[in-house]
Amino acid sequence: MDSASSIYKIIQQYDNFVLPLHVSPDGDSVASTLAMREALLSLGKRVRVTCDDKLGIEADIDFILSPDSIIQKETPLPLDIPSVYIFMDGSELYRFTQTSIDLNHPHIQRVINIDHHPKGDIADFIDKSGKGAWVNQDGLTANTQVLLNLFKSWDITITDRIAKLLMYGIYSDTEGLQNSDLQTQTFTDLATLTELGADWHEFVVNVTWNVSLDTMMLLKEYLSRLNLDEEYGFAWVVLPYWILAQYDESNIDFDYIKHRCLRVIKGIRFAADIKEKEDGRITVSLRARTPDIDLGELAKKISAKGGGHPGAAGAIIEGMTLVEAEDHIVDASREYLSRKGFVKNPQPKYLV
Ligand SMILES: [Mn+2]
Repeated sequence: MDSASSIYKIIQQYDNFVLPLHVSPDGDSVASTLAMREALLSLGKRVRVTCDDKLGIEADIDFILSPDSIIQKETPLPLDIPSVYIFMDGSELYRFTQTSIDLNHPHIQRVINIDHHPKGDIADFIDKSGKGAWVNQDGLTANTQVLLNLFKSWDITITDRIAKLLMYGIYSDTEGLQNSDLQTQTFTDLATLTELGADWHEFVVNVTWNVSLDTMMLLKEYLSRLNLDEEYGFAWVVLPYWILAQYDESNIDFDYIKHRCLRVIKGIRFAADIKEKEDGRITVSLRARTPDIDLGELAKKISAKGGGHPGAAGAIIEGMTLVEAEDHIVDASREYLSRKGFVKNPQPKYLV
């Protein structure tokens, strides 16, 4: 049985479903989750959407469907009633819950992983335990494209609302078709979703041309802390927690800052956004300007809790001060770029 059929069989057999967003949920995570929720509701299932983290503007899709009323925020995996857990848009368990959870828990009836990243520990657990099914189409640009394939094979009616959600995942993960992970399939799926009632320009107006004043104020802090390594060609900003603490992070569009302001700097290959969290952990978010690097590889070098795509990756650093983390990230970046031969001579073709 193929994985789409295995997942559908589980869905048919059970009544209660929990859909956890991944931490720092982005548009693809929220869109995938709300689309899957709609599909499960259409099959008469009971569905809860949880989020073990704050929900930021990156995930704001109020203009499609009011997620505030649907998502239980800052909720660890609720093990109160027996349910099937569907993990989407992430392949590692630590991406979904900040408390340690044993997937063998009796109230986790089955485990499903639907993702477009390389296979991780959730799929490994499923393989070992036989307690579920997974599909991992890591060639696709957005997880919502995996869902489009699944919904088609399950004969789910793709309403215009589901189509909008699926398109939003693509919009979010491609940053409005501006990143380097675009494939023929991205455009084919967009054509399909347009035919089903989704409108690309709605996302342009509601996502890209929609930056909060708080974001602009925080951008001043970013720009006053901007560092540029002109020899190796990368930029970075370190933001201590005391600055972020002055802002309501749910009102900040970090994507706008990272994608439209930091990584667009002439002469760089990528930009790193280094932030200190309230609990002392440090997050680093890497965004590429040029398509000749693999930031997922760099993120793994930065931390064991690191990974991602060539054009967009991230890592969590624990047990270092902010200054130590900055040194470590800058050293790792120089080492990576130098190993790839991206310094001075020969003049790289993307740097002009
Ligand atoms: Mn995604």
